[in-house]
Amino acid sequence: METTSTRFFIPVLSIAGSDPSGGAGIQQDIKTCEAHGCYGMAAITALTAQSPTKVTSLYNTSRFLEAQLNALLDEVRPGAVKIGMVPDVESVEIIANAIKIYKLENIVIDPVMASTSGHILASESAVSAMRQYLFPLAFVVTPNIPEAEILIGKKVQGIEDSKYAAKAIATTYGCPAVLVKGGHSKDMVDILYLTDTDIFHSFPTEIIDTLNTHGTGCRLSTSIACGLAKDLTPEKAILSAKEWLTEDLRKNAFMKFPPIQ
Ligand code: PXL
Repeated sequence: METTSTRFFIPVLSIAGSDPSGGAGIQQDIKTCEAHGCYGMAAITALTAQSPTKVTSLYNTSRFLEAQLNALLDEVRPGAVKIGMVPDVESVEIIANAIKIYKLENIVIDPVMASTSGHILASESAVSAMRQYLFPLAFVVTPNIPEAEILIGKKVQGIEDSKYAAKAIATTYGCPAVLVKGGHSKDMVDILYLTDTDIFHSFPTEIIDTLNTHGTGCRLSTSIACGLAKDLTPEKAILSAKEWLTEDLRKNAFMKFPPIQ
């Protein structure tokens, strides 16, 4: 006779925008969770209308965010939470409240400000509310260089500037770990600053000639969240996320959609 034994999912929640093209946002986050053997869940902050190459419009769904979070979190405790596109101040407040009420842990914030194609995805007031109310609740924050420049109000050029930015963001907002991603620089090095040890870690990034860079920030932050949900340390979660992403980008470098007939 066959016996069945109960096993638990490791649920990982993405609070982010929808990207119908599947390259970024919650669609990509759920795929990333599944690739890591975690159970992907999503609460949607905004709808975007976009193709693989450009965003054409946004529809803010913040009025429905609290209901999504309450319905889910009343019954499920995620092992980690990734926060991506947060379009307005109201959504920031709802997310910050949910983190406190439900005592959510392993919060990874990807401070999304604009799409790769340059479309603004979060208002200036949302970004400033995010810094004030969400960053202090984060475990890991993952700005790219243009985002880090906005966060510290200074140019970031080279590894020493990335170190300065990572530490400045961590100390200003009380974040345990800040990863400044170097993909937009010539050095291609990601810098992690860890507050408890006051130590920097460098993660070299391999340059991959690929057609598919849309959504790499979403994938990296969600992959880090999956690592934290599996009890990895931030350094190990980041290392394993970077290895996974590099390999996946390499494997699918020249994949593209078939042409429309
Ligand atoms: O890659 C940033 C990003 C995040 N979230 C959503 C997006 C994008 C970029 O287009 O659409 C929903």
